[in-house]
Amino acid sequence: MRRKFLNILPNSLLIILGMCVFLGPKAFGSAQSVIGPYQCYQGSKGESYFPTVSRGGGKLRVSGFTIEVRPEINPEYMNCFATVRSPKGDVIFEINDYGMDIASISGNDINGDGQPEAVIEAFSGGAHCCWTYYFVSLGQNPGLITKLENNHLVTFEDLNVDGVMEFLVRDGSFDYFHSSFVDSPSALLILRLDGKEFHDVGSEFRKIYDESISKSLEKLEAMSRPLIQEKFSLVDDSEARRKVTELTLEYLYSGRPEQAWKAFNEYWNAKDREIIRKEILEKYCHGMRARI
Ligand SMILES: [Ca+2]
Ligand SMILES: [Ca+2]
Repeated sequence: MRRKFLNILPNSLLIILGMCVFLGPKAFGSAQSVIGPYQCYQGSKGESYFPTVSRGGGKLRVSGFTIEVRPEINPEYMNCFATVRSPKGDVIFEINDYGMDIASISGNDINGDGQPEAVIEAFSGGAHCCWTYYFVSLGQNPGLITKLENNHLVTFEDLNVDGVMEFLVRDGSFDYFHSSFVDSPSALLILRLDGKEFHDVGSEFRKIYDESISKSLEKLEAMSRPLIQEKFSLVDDSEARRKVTELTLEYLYSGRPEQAWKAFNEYWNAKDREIIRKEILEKYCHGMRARI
């Protein structure tokens, strides 16, 4: 299935592609889960939190296929397995990691080929990282289609109610961007899976970004521009720095690079402007968008 976003490349996107080409050849490339019936996780072994042990597990049947997550029976390791079996019982996909979840959208057609997929969410463990989503076809040619790795959870939603799922991903490339983890600027990437390929479709959903842009502008105006420009630098006023970065990213990820750099130039101190602009571009072009 080819969709309209493959046929139309607006001027703003061509400018973005140009920016990323300039930076180098590699340019092109949530919410916490609630423990449910289809999840394997690390739980407490006794009354205290440590030591932990793999717990949970469950099976889901879709079109004759069986998707299962289960704890590994091994006292040496804390681990979970996910296995997808064909109607004949053959293993068509298997993976293990610290935690496993069968995403609730499993059984839907996720990639537009008219056949259902299983979506397995694997968690590596650790305070801030990492999740991998495995997309497994349950159709005529069953098996792994592709995977998506990121530092944050992915939310699945049919944003424009056209029957095709969009993926809302916080691009982990901007984690710790001149900040602590909790103060990292948020960069929303909206993706769609077409066959085996992910596409950045943020420019189709500008209204979603516009809500964040209004809030960012409101906050920045409330901070008073002379104050921002006076205080801005790499070493102080982290809140203002994060807000300007987010405003720039909201325009950039929604396919409006001219407005992104106009806003950036307007708010960011001239002293650091060129350095930070290059850093933003580097992460935007060589971050998650380059890995999809
Ligand atoms: Ca499909
Ligand atoms: Ca949709």
